[in-house]
Amino acid sequence: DQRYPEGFIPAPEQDCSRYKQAGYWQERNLGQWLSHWASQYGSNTALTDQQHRLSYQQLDHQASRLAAGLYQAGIRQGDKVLVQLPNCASFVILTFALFRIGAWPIMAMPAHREKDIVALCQQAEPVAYVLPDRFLGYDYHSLADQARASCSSLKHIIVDGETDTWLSLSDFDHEPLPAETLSQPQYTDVALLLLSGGTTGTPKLIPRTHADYAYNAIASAELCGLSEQSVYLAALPVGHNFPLACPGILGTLSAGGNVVMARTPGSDETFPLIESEKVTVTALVPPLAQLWLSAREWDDSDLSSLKLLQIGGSRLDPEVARQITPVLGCKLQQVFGMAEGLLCYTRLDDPEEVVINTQGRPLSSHDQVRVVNSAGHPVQAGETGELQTKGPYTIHGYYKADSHNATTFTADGFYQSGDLVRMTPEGNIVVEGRIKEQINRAGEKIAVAEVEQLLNEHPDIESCVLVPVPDERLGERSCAFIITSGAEFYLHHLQYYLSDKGLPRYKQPDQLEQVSHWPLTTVGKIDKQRLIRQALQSDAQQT
Ligand code: J2J
Repeated sequence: DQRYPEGFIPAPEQDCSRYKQAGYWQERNLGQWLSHWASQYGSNTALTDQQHRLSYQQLDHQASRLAAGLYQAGIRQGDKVLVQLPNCASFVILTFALFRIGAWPIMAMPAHREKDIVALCQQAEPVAYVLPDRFLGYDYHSLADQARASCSSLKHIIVDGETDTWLSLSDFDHEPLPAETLSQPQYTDVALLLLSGGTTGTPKLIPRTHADYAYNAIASAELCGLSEQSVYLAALPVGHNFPLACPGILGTLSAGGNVVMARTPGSDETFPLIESEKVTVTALVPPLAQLWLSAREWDDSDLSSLKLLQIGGSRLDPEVARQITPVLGCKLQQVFGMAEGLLCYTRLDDPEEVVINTQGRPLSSHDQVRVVNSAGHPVQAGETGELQTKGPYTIHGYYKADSHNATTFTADGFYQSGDLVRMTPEGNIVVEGRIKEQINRAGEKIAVAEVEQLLNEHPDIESCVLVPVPDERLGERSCAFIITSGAEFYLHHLQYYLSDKGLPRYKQPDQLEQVSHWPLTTVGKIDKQRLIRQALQSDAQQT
């Protein structure tokens, strides 16, 4: 009988047995999976970045060395480690080292700044924080200082790179220790904490177990036809569920393929990499896919190795979808996923119209999906409603978030996604919109409440509303409407103020509109649709 850590809600016992019996949950933790893959694919290239080219054996060995070093430093099973690394080999080595100890990586993004980092530290109480020295012109040392000052649980700040102040990741290199010493986690234990896009002021943590995450990655790799010949380009930030495990890094390793790290997802870096590394598969969000399409007008890199482009994270315009194969010469796969679990994929042999117009269907035959109206009752076939889901790799609760969980999960254990979808007669899902208070800016999720709270704290702002505005480049941009006490405001003032509060750039408003009163709906709520129209008009007048 297993004891679960505080704040983690496991699947009900009967469901666990079903997932085990069906062979979805296998009795291996992710650290053991890597050893298994190393024994199968030993000398194949596993991982490539700007400085490294590691075989499966080397990756396995390096992960063991780092696990030993972290263990020697006192990091133990169930300890949390905040990981904020850009796409590089050390991210993968570190992640597997932590899997082996049973410590839980918290997957922060390089774009995060003080506000998220401090909130994560306070919520999860990590014992260590691993970060780069610099990335894309930003010096992370001040983030380390702030985390240290606000979080008494932090015993180690570890820099991947140059540092005079803190320890460096290379200081944790150590002779491997026997697996038994490193308190091997159970396959049903928590493996990692992913970040949720969220709808509230504080980030929510998504606990994924070894068994569910391994299944997520391995089943995705099979669905996408990955093999030893596959070369996966990690272009999106690797702490995100999509490039990490859908099938991403973990799925590619399960199939014996090669993972290639791109530091940034733009065509200037990725096209030459696709050519030189003969990349066969990668994943993008729609705005990046659009950039790649336009780059093709002047960049004639040889992309002929590319067989499959996965696109997900936000709505893909069918007109853009239609151009993928003619312009980039590869198959398109739409992915409707969520870090909370459920993954929908179009299949590689689906008819073209399905791939262009739908977001596919669930990965697993044990995924349960229902579409409900606002009263929580199933809608008629083909009608739009909220998607609720439960299954072998979908969580039953966020980590340490009891009150939020009470409103986000149904009594029978379904996750209420906040997405509005409809089901086609063939069983494919089409995402029609959402009811959650979130802005999807180029696939990056912004909790409206978080930004509004900060704006309301500004002494000259009397009230404010943040709305998503359709945007050609980003899919959606955020526009802040404010009522002030008379002061005149400019967007850059607001952005400066929010940066100072530690809000990352992507969560800061892209547009600002000052109004004197709120337009109201007939029931007296603020008319957000009208604000969105006003934002569009005002922008059109300026350009
Ligand atoms: C419309 N909205 C989508 C799509 C996600 C693969 C792909 C994406 C994510 C992801 C992921 C969408 N069309 N194709 O984790 O493994 C919106 C929905 C969803 C939310 C989840 C993966 N694909 N979305 O985007 O946790 O609103 O995961 O609920 O970041 O993104 O966001 P996130």
